[in-house]
Amino acid sequence: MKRTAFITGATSGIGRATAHLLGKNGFRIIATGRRQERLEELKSELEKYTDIHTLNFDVRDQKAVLSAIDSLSEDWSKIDLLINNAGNAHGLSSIENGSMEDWEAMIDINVKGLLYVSQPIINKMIASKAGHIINIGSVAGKEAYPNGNVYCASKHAVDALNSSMRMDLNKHGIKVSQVAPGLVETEFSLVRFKGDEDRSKTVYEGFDALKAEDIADLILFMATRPAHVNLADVLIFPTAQASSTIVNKG
Ligand code: NDP
Ligand code: 8X3
Repeated sequence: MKRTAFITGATSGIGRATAHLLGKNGFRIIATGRRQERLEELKSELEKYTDIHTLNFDVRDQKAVLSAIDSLSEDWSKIDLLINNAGNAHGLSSIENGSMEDWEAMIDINVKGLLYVSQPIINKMIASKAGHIINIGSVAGKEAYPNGNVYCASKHAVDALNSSMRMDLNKHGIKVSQVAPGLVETEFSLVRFKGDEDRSKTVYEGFDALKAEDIADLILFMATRPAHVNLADVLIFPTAQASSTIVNKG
């Protein structure tokens, strides 16, 4: 029987690539995001491979999150794999100049949103005595970098939650894992720089950045290990990257 994967932020980048790869490799997909047209596009692309259900909500809206999860029919309500992927950076400014609005967005989406989605799904997993949660952290959750302040803090929070969730859910037989990527070319920088395409392209110039599909590959590998194996925390870089701040651009 196919396992069901619930993927947040499936309308773009890592989440979208993961929905495709898991959907083509034996998973049923619950895909979530805010952009309805992207959800519909994903559904029509994937439904020839697997069953796919879409949910449109903003992870910041706790009521909307709960009501979307509550709306799942019996057929979709057992969730085997949760991929906490929705998130972004907003801005890149020295702390004295940062925008409160950006700071709130990052904390509300990357930290509070992850918690809002996780708790109701964790309770379903506890009831079925199995499950796997893969949190998408970042190298920014391992080492801060200049001007990264609040984004780095939000990903450090994901790193801490990943460890703590694993401890709390150990007694229930639920696996908790983190993928912590370095630079992946997605819409991430476009969002960080508020639609400035030229600026966002420069982030990935001069080296081969990771692709969303590389992260999806890793997620599929992690999600298909035998029941007794948990890849608890995997840092993944493009070869040209050695740390948050060291990238060999030739
Ligand atoms: P993208 O911008 O391509 O994708 C972000 C996804 O998150 C979109 O599907 C978006 O959907 C969703 N999302 C954003 N805000 C909200 C919200 N308020 N409510 C619901 N969904 C939301 O970026 P990536 O694929 O790169 O990012 C995915 C994850 O990977 C993030 O957690 C990011 O921090 C992390 N990461 C990215 C790296 C990179 O270099 N790209 C490196 C390390 C980690 P929609 O807009 O439709 O709501
Ligand atoms: C995304 C990677 O280095 O742009 O988390 O913060 S980085």
